[in-house]
Amino acid sequence: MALTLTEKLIAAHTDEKLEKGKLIHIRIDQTLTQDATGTMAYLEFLSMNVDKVKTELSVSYVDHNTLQSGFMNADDHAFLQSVASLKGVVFSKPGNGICHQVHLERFAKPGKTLLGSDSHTPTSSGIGCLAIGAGGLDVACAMAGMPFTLVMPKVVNIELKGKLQNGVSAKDIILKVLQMLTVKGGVNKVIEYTGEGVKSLSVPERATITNMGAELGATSSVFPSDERTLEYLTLQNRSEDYVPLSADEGASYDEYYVIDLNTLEPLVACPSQPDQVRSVTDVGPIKVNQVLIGSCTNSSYYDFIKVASILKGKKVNPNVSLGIAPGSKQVLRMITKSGILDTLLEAGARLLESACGPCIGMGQSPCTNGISLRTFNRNFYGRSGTESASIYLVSPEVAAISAVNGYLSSPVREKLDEFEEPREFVFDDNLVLQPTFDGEVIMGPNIKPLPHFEAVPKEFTAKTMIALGDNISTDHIMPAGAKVLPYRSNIERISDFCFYQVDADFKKRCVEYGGGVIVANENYGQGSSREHAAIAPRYLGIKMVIAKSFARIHKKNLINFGIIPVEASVRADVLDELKVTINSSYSEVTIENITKGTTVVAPLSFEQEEITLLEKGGLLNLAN
Ligand code: MIC
Ligand code: SF4
Repeated sequence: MALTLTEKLIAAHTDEKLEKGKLIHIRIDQTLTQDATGTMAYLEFLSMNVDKVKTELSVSYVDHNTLQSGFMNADDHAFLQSVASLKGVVFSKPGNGICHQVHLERFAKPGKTLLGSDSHTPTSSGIGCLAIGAGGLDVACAMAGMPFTLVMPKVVNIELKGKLQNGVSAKDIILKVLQMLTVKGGVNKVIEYTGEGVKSLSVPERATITNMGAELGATSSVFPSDERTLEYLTLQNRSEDYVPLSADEGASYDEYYVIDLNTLEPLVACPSQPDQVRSVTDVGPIKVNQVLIGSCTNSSYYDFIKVASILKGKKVNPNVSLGIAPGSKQVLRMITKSGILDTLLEAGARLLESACGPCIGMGQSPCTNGISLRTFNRNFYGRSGTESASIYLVSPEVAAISAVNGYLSSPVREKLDEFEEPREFVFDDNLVLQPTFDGEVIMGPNIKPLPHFEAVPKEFTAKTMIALGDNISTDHIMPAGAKVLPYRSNIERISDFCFYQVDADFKKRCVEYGGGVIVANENYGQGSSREHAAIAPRYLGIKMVIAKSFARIHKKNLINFGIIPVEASVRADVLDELKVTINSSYSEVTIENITKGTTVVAPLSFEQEEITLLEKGGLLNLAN
């Protein structure tokens, strides 16, 4: 039978039958963690008492919490470095770059599976591997040698026809896909790109597209491994990692779309969802205060070639602050060597660290009511650190010309080939530490033990702690940013911030009533992989989340920590009293809203292993 590339990659990592919609278990070759999710992942891994990681390669990156105001971030880094060395994990020091950019450059291999405790792990799928984002506990289990459980995805084919026109970018392709499929259109699907247009895209451009597949809620997004892949691996001095890979001729897909690159125009995702996509000309010349170029979506050398071509000989508008954050030390060194950095500085850019930085609200928050254009992937409410700011997501080309003009502008008439594509890459890897398998774990005072959770009973009466609408992101549930991120290894402390930008009384209510139930609508928990968005609510006594639908990673995180995710449409207001009864086979739930006098009976579609997890109170109780 002719197979899609996705099916081939999955089939090569399991002995099970590929049955769409059913749980499947795949072997994981590589893992990655980053510091903001990594502290939990390694605490979880340590609790499993495994002598060393069982994967072919595991890498621990430090790229999120690099602000280091106070001792907490630095203590987390020291903890991560000590565990990595002891347990056989490669350690990428702060300053080496954003995990996804560095992994693509130095470690990702066509044909392999990669599981990462960050939702943008599929960036590496630009090279032809199957890279999936997951919660830290899933990654800890993979490091301990356990297979990863996922819903066997449907495969969506997007055929790229033609060639991108001047000023139109890989970012516009994924913004187009987001416009077509929306932020929930990819749940339990892998997006597979084919067609003649693929050949014209370099690996970093493909990675921009697979990176932002996370915003579709997709399990992953994959590109074939072809001559462009070989070209990139050769530049990275890794040609031996190349294997050609593509879908079989005649493979059949669950959904099929075509994008004509010849007619694609520059696009922009408007506040405050990545799928609020319109054309740049449609949105018009809105005045901007800030422009930021970087993040794991658009911070490659190829991106900076375009930006520098536009900025050469021009000046950043006096009313705009232009920040640039090269995605890795490699990119930084290359733009330094090629003179691109000087061009950018001469134009008036501010150089930021090679890290996540403003993408996760670590600095560079816009001014009150500020308009910020960013080459990033998320523009959720409050994420920038300024609640009144409006964040627009754009390509590097749109960002650059808008920084010059001071208003949102189209780059289609700009000259973009002032700087050449690279003939070789710079790499020294001197911020990459190999494990020594000795030493001891260093734990600063802010790193607290993991909380223990009991199973939620099948019958309980509890109050509604919060009632929410569609597309609630993990940034709403458990915000990040400079104030909160230092507590990622301290659940008690971080729980103070649970939902605090949405409803400042959430925690107070949970403490008063001993927790209860969260009620929401479609696509609950979209966005990041942070398991804190499950652990903190569980710590506050949340037993169940009732929503019309869930985002993939978050649903798994809820089950992993013993919160029951129920797909049902229930109307409830805050403090309504709910009586919940799950039947003995876990196939049906009855939810009685005692306050309103209504009852909903909904089917439950858990597989046996999920029921076992819920009955144990979570994966950690089962794994230990
Ligand atoms: C994000 O982009 O939201 C993050 C920060 O990278 C998260 C991980 C985290 O919250 O630590 C993600 O995408 O998974
Ligand atoms: Fe870092 Fe932003 Fe990428 Fe998340 S989306 S990994 S915060 S750069």
